[in-house]
Amino acid sequence: MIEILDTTLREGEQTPYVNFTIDEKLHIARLLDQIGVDMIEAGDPSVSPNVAAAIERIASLGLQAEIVAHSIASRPGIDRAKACGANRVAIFYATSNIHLDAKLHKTQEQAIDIITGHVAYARGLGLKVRYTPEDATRTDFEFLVRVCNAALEAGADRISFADTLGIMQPHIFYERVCALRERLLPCKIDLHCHDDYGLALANAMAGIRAGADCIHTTVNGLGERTGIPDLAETVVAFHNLEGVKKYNLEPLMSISNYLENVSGFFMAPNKPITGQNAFTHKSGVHTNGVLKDPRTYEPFDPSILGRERKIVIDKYTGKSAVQSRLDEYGIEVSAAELEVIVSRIKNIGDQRKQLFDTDIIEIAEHVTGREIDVIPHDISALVMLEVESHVYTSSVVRRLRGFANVSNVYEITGDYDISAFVNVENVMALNNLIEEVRTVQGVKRTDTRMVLKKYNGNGK
Ligand code: HCA
Ligand code: CU
Repeated sequence: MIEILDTTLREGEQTPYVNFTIDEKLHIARLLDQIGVDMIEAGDPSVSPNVAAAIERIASLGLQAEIVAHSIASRPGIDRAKACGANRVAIFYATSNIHLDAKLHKTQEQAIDIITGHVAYARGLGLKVRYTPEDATRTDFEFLVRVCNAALEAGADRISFADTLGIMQPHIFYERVCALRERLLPCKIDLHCHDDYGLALANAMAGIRAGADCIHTTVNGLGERTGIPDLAETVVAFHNLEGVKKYNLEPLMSISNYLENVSGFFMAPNKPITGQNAFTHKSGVHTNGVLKDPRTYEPFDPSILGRERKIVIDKYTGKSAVQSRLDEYGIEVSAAELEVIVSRIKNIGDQRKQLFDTDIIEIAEHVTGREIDVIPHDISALVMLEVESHVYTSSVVRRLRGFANVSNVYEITGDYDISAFVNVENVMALNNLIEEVRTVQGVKRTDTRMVLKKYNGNGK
């Protein structure tokens, strides 16, 4: 059975421009524990007093997960890990020639002494010890085996096989992990795979197949540079493809959304599992299939994540999808009317990036000549913005006009300087959009009014 160590709070906080408050870290740790990750790497207490305080608070929560503190090979660092109340210290010390020569200025023999000395010191304090040979995948293999076994003899019980630069490929990584498993003294093997070529999760899965025990993840794949495997992708891939049912899938979406909000680091819509488009279908062929049986184009049922499938209506759409959208609103149209509605949708779709339910209802009203009294499920909102006094309002307007979901922008008088009309799919998307608007330089505060019902005036 695999194990997961989540390191959102350590590796994840090494993401460029991302920092968490202590309260945010506590919330993240609790959600991770609900998911059931086996270990939480809560930080390196030597980074700052605030990081140390966060680890201490997390360690005192009494969570199921083992709490790991990361540390360089230094006695004061290990002392701090102990003082935080962590169950385990993860000591990292690089082993590749480039790191030993250029960064650490140590020989291989000196490195072994330093590593074993610090592992033994941590054991002496009563801590469990993981040893990480940083840059392990570029380390001479014979030396790697020697140094890991020395660390295990000194008292470590876990080795983290770190692909620090993300240079592995699944078939090579598989071979390496097999060899490592064979040559190491009894221990658990963690896999810490960076995603520089987009292969992190594939490598980690290959490594598990080869006999490793544990995968390191972060929420939303955060981390140095391009990060490490995403927690949700890892959990769901193992759940669906490998039959690993030990984790609770339910909080995966909320922890991902929470991380987007507190990190200001937004996911691409096409991100697997948690991305906005992961269960959204567009072309006529696909939507027709999905409406008949979702298994035609869905690798798994989105409801296992508490998500819903979505069908986009635009120029690619066929009759069946439009019919089903109208059905959702209880709007009845004849076969001839449906033809006209679809052709109007195709025309508009040629000119616009996105059609909303409001548009579809409006088209149906025109075509049928009947007034349709329904409230669209998707959301329109007015976002009012106050601009910092030293910033040109026009510069903020320019940025806002670049947002795909902003349809109109007005400079206005009164308490606010700008009002923007936005269309989004749901409340979550509105929330994300507002957070994004708030990051625009010069935006002092925002105030958002959701539209409940929209009427067209008589003016042109
Ligand atoms: C780093 C260290 C590390 C350590 C991984 C681990 C890596 O370079 O910041 O302790 O398992 O990628 O080598 O994150
Ligand atoms: Cu790393």
